[in-house]
Amino acid sequence: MDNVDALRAELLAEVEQAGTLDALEQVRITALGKKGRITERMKALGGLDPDARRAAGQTLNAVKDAVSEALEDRRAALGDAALNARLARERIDVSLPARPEARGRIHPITQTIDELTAIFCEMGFTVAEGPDIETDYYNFEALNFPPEHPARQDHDTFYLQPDAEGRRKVLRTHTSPVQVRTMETTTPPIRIIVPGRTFRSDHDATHSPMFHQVEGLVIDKKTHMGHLKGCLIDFCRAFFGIDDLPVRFRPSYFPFTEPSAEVDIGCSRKGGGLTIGAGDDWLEILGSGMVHPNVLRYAGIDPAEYQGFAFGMGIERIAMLKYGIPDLRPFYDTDLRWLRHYGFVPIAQPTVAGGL
Ligand code: 2NL
Repeated sequence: MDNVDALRAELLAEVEQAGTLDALEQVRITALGKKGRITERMKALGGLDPDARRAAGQTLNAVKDAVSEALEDRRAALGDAALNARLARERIDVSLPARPEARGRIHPITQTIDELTAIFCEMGFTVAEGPDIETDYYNFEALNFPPEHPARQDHDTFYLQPDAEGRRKVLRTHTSPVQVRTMETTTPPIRIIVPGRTFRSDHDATHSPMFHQVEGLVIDKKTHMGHLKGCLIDFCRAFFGIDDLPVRFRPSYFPFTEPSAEVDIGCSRKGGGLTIGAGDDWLEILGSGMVHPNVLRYAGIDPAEYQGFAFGMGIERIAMLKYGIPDLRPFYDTDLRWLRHYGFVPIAQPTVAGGL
């Protein structure tokens, strides 16, 4: 029986030394497989006489049970170790961002257009667009600028080369031509905003030859100055995020509106800086007015049946005021450092409900 005890000790030691599930399986096969060391001994019992066979069989069974149990324990231990190693290897840090932060940024002009669009769409406006190159008719004549009127020079218009008939197209000086085109093709009610590029031959610290405007147009049967005021007061307060922002309407003149009003918002210039909100000062923010009857007539709308209001503002200007951008020129420099500083993270889409 000595060699059975030695076998037992040897097999148990092999089980303990098996470092992997595969190695453990090899140990099992050498011990308990068809030609395993315990199996062979079991087979040899047949050659013994009955008493010796019973005694040797019991001993051998005890060894077999002990080795089987040790194999089970070792298999469980190796399985746990393998699982723990895998868990450690595949551990994820759930506090990391869902995806790496995008490196691109939304330009402040795009962001501001998105914000304006969110506000006016909430009020029932839709967005209209049109060509940058326009005819004199859509840019000036249909907007009640008389021929040779000095306002045409005031606009510092870029003229293209004349065509075969001597007609010179222009780079639009405002987005109003899109409103004229919309009035021509749409039966009122009309509620549109028109953001887009505009061009004037003017270049200094506060003017760029290409800049952006948004204009708005509302036409219906009973539209009046009260609607203009309510709409623009709501807009200014939503855009600057100040519920009680003071807004004032100051008489003005545009060829395409009558009466016309410029819109100022309250601000304070104490201490050299500029703070938008209640204060003792005013800041001009947009121009507006009731659409001139001539403009309606030009576009084929009967001023006896319909009337409306329109407004316009410079996007760079309101972006600079809202976001404290001090200089106009870097807007067009494609300087990544400027864009990273003043740009916006792409996934934060502006909505009125979610905050602008
Ligand atoms: C400003 C002033 C304004 C309009 C634009 C407009 C367009 C049509 C008819 C009547 Cl089709 N008006 N647009 C009206 C008033 C003011 O813009 O300061 N823009 C930067």
